[in-house]
Amino acid sequence: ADITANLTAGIASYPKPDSVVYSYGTAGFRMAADLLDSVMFKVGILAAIRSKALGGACVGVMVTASHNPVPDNGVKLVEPSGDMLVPEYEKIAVAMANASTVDELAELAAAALAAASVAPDAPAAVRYGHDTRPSANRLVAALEAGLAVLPAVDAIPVGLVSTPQLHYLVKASNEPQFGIATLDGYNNKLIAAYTQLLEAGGAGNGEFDAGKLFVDGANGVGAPALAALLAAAGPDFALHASIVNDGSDPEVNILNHEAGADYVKSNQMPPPVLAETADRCAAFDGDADRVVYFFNSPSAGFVLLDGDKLASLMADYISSTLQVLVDAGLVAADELSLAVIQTAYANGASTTYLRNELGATVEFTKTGVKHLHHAALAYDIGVYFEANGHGTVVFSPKYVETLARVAANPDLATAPPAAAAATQLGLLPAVVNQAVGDAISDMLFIEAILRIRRLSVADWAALYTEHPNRLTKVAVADRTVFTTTNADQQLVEPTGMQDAIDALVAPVDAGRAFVRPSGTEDVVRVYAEASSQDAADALALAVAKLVY
Ligand code: 16G
Ligand code: ZN
Repeated sequence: ADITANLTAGIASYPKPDSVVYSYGTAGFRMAADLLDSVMFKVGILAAIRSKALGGACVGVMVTASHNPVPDNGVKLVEPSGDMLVPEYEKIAVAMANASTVDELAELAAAALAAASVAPDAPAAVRYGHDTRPSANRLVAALEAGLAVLPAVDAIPVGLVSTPQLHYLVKASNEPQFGIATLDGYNNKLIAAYTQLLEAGGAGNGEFDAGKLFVDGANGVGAPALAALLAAAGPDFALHASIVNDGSDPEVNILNHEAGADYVKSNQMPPPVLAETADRCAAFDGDADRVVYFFNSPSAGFVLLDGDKLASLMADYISSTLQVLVDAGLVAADELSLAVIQTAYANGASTTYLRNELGATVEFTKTGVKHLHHAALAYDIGVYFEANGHGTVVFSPKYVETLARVAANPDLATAPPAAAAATQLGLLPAVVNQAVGDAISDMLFIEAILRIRRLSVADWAALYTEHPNRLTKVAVADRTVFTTTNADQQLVEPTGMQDAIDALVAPVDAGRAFVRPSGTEDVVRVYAEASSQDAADALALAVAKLVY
């Protein structure tokens, strides 16, 4: 087909609304679904170009707005490795999204192809999927029109998927050793790894009663995705979960409405359907790339186990299991580096726990998964989580080689604890979705640790006690006048404001506060911590007043 004719038809069908200026934020393009048709068309073109530029390696496109309300939608591109789009292409994406004429768009597409030295008819492959939003079908049709603009594009729809499933499918299609690039492949990989991990940890089915688990699916894609995994695993699977907020009744089950990880974390309360239960609960967000836990304690009321608690339990389990191998002389003490990557929103008590009790390296990055993921890759074991539940663990090639070497050591035969530890650690790269944070995979890992360690959710919560804190937001005329440094922990501009914040923090016992512009909303966020809730509230309020 003629490229210019395709572009002309596409621009006519999917005109750019005049009033909108598009930007590619931490979560890709995201806004009211009604404004996204033209963006989808252009993202289709760009995804094809990105794949062509990479020699035809498969790239991904995910249509989702995660925890945002139903009328919103969004789109994100995924690199062949399963990572987020490279910044260079974010810029091209923005330029294309804001182009309104055929000529502008043709020029941008030609420039991108030329920059990569590829012909328009070079081969490309794009896998694309979507969450449960009602706007998905319409937007996917626009995306498909974009994918059809250039010749030789293998456009592969994967339908309804979680964001991490899409990342998995893309990565697996480029790296067959990572997994089979189907949803069955995804399910079977996790089922097998989880089952083997429990067996190696002495916690196979029937060996330990872990109590009841409720999973809040946010009325999003996580609910059917988890149900499919559990169905594939069969009745003997050592995880029995009751899924609530499963989106099954469109009248009452509204996506992200009084449901899901964002609701639970932002409101610090259980979703209404789980207001009464004292059992262990996990809450996913709308596209199942985030998970937090909670329970209602008869004595303490609602108890949240956020991303910091997940990171702490995972780091604790990994480091102590590794220590068994060090003690057995199978791995040198400093052979494998371990770090936990956090953001400024991490509760200070978690950082203290990780550094002082676990002796772990803790590093801070700016908010946004890509920053944490990147920092984590510098270590053999990189545990990263945002407090809101986005996170995973990444393992280096050296980690995999080291565990393979240990597994081949004949001494293991006479050292059962070391053998069990080695098997467990060797399985972790398969249990944890290393492509991206994954609510299902993170939950399976946590469930395995609780079983192996014989921990209740209350035991886990008691790892450390959070400092009282307050997160608030301030609507400002122009959030771009706020710039930060030192992993968002300090303001650079407006000039002088950081000194004023420091002066407010100084007299507060265990005080900490920072201000950063949101990357997703037109607000500035203010976070404060102190030794009492009243003091944290007062500090947050005082800092917020500086910002107005
Ligand atoms: C996006 C980020 C999330 C971050 C949030 C912060 C990804 C996939 N998502 O949702 O990690 O916590 O933005 O929002 O990177 P904010 O900038 O509005 O505070
Ligand atoms: Zn999400």
